[in-house]
Amino acid sequence: MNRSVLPALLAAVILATAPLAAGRAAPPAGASPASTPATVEESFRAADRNGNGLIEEEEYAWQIVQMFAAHDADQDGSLTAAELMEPDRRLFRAADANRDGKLTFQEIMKCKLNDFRRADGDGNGVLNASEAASFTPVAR
Ligand SMILES: [Ca+2]
Ligand SMILES: [Ca+2]
Ligand SMILES: [Ca+2]
Repeated sequence: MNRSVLPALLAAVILATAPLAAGRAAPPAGASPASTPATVEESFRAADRNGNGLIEEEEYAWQIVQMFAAHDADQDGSLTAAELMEPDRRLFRAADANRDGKLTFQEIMKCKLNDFRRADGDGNGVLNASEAASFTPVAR
C-alpha cells in the first residue's frame, strides 16, 4: 500500500506542486529533514502503480484523489488552508481559481494536471523518471 507515503507527500503534492521531486532538492529554510517524505525514487515508485517505470496521467490523478481525500477532514469536498496545515500561500492562491479560500477537487486537479503537462517534456502523456525528477513548482 502507498498509504504510509501519502500523508507525508500531501502538502507537497497539493500545493508545493512537486510531488515526484519531493526530497530531491534541498528543502527551503525552515523545512525540517524529518518532514521530507521520500526520495525521488520512492515517490516515483509509489506513484507508479502499475510498475511500468512511467507515471501515467491516471496514476498521477489517483495520487491526487488519495491526497485530497486524506486532507479533507470535514469531507465537504474542498480543502481549506487549515485542512492543509501549512500551505504555501502563493500556491494556495494560485490554485484557488474562484478565490473563495477553499480548493475544490476541480481546482486542485486542474492545477496539478497543468503541472503534469508542464513536466511532460516530450509531450507523450507520461512522465519518465527524469521528467518526474525535474518536476518544478510553478510559483518558485
Ligand atoms: Ca505507470
Ligand atoms: Ca474540507
Ligand atoms: Ca476555490
